[in-house]
Amino acid sequence: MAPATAVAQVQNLFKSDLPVEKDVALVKNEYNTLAKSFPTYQLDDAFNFSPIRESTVSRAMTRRYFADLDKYAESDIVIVGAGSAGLTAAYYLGTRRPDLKIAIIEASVAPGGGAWLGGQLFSAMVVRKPADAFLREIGVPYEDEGEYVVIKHAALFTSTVMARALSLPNIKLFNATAVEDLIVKADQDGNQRIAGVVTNWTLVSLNHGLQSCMDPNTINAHLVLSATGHDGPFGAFCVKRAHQAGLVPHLGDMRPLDMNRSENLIVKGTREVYPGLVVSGMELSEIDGANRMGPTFGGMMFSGIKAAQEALNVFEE
Ligand code: 48N
Repeated sequence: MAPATAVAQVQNLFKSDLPVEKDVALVKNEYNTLAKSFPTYQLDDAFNFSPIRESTVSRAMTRRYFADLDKYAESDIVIVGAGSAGLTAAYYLGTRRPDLKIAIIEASVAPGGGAWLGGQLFSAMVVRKPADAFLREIGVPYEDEGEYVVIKHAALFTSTVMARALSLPNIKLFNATAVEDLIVKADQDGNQRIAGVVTNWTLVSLNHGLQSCMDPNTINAHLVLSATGHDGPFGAFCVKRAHQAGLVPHLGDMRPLDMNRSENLIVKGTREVYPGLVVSGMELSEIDGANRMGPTFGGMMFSGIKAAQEALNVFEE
């Protein structure tokens, strides 16, 4: 039996949060049959890993990394930011358009942005309906509380949507890598559009003041989908850079919290803010001056999906 199926079976056996020993007593026979399907790991004194040479490990990593850099140097879509909006957009694009090459650029070593915890470092994640439909699509269990659902740990959502997206063959995540500028190009009519991103190792981007000329790398793309959030050292990066370069007229500055208004505003306002630049998630609040919503994440998921739909509209033009 495939391990994933076995895990699902165990989850199914332990339906409630009752103490495991009580469940096992209740379902001992069934569980024993199931337990026989798990592989055995004989980790006694006779155990040894297969031998390997250090350079083999280095080549296994570097060969693939640099092949990916070469492959994604020309991407169809670049997603900037792997938080809840960016990862949802990546999953949606990757599953609906498996023919597109999608690069995700994430400044942190750990993707996920603000969605590893629900709010004020509490574990549970609240998602207002109808965004529970997306949780069912990607297979995240939740408790149904009527108007909203609760995921027992935000990391369960983030790790699941990340795993689903990163397992797709047309998606590559470049984490610990920052977008530190945008690429602009004039089309045949002389109209400018965003046509890719300028990148560097995040640690380099954060330390340009220490060395001169730590020049960047580039990725050309037909479209950039930015979901860089409103927090952290690079929050709202692309809209701030576009405003600084005179590409967008003004920044609105995120407004105080209004949960009911903000999630609808963020989803409905998700759009192409400049030719070739679609903005999603909390970064949008920085351009539109939308209210923040606080610790509820359905708006991020649906803004990510809306951004992917907007990107596909542009892409199919
Ligand atoms: O999680 P975030 O910050 O952004 P979103 O929009 O996906 O989700 C926002 C959400 O977590 C909230 O803020 C909740 C709903 N709270 C609202 C409120 O009222 O407080 O993810 C953005 C990601 C992060 O992982 C950053 O590291 C990354 O984008 N990032 C970048 N990656 C590469 N290059 C950059 N220039 C860059 N800037 C940010």
